[in-house]
Amino acid sequence: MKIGITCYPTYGGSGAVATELGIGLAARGHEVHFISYAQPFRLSGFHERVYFHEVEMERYPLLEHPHYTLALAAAIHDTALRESLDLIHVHYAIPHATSAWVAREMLEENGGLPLVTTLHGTDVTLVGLYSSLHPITRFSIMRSQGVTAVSEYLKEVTVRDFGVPAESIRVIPNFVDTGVFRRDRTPCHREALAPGGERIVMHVSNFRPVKRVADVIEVFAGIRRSVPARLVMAGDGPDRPRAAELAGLLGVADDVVFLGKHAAVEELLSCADLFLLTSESESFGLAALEAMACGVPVVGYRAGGLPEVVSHGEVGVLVPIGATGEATAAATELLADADLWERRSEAARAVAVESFAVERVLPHYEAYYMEVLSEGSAG
Ligand code: GMT
Repeated sequence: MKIGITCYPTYGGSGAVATELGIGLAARGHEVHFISYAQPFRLSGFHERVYFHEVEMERYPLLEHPHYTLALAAAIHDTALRESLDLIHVHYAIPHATSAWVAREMLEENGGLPLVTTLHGTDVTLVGLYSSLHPITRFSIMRSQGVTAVSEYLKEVTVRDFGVPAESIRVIPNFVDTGVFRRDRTPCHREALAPGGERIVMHVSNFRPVKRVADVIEVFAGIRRSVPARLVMAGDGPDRPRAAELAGLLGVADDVVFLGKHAAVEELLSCADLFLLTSESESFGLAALEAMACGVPVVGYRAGGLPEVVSHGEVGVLVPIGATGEATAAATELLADADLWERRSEAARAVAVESFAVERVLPHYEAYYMEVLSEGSAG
């Protein structure tokens, strides 16, 4: 198949999943064309059958407001014609599904272009709910020939809040390359991150309010009272200054490292001892899955689709949203008890390999594309 993929190229789960999907599909013999305003952050190195098309934004004084949605529609249209795409797969509904719908309308006389939209999270749980965006989000989802959601939770929310029929949404979970995300990677940066032999607690996110990074700091400060540990914060976003300030107020600033954005988180996760994810909403929790693949137990909040990934009591502990005391107690117990940690670490890796390995999940996308294409040709 010749597949177009549109995603946000910036640091974030939806762009990471879209990029890994494209790379995986190309490795299985498909031709993949990424269409976005910048090269996706995880698309480095050369991959056979993978191409990148940058969306061109024309400048003109009258076009005062950015018109990315239109420019993207034009780029999808042009790429589909030039490369004879069989299908366009967009990640994150807004505005990608809308642009792809416009492109498809433009391609009507050339046979159209089947559109698959993958819902990732805040496109449905936050941004798509804004009253100004709700109708167009719903319209764009409904006009997609195929719709996937990354968890059962996200599917339920989409049915409930957008009135999309349940039978038109397929749940295909996120996945991880367990050959890349693994514990026995070299080099491991343990000595640099924890020179005194401390346990390494880690958090990776875009530091948006939904991630409640202040809670990560609070839980870490609690852990540090009884376990020598360092906290590695990877990523960046609006709440980073607040988190740094809180680390100072709680007296743990010297043991908290803010690394900023990091394109190769597998290098960090492979030497972590505990992953903290205290989001108040999480449709899936790709960062937690990547940690699990590296044998890192997870402590977090029982939010959204996270329980579908982090099975409570098996690979870690999930507590109610905001229960920092419970999270601290669970994290401390895990770090202090070597046998318990070993069991959780092994289970985390096993769940990632058995349920979410890229080679298990990718065929579901391929099969779904075939279904969408065959329904299109029958209709
Ligand atoms: O960060 C992103 O790229 C998108 C982001 C969001 O804001 O929706 O993440 C979502 O997509 C990821 C990949 O499918 C999921 O693992 C995250 O759980 C989800 N984030 C939220 O639901 C808050």
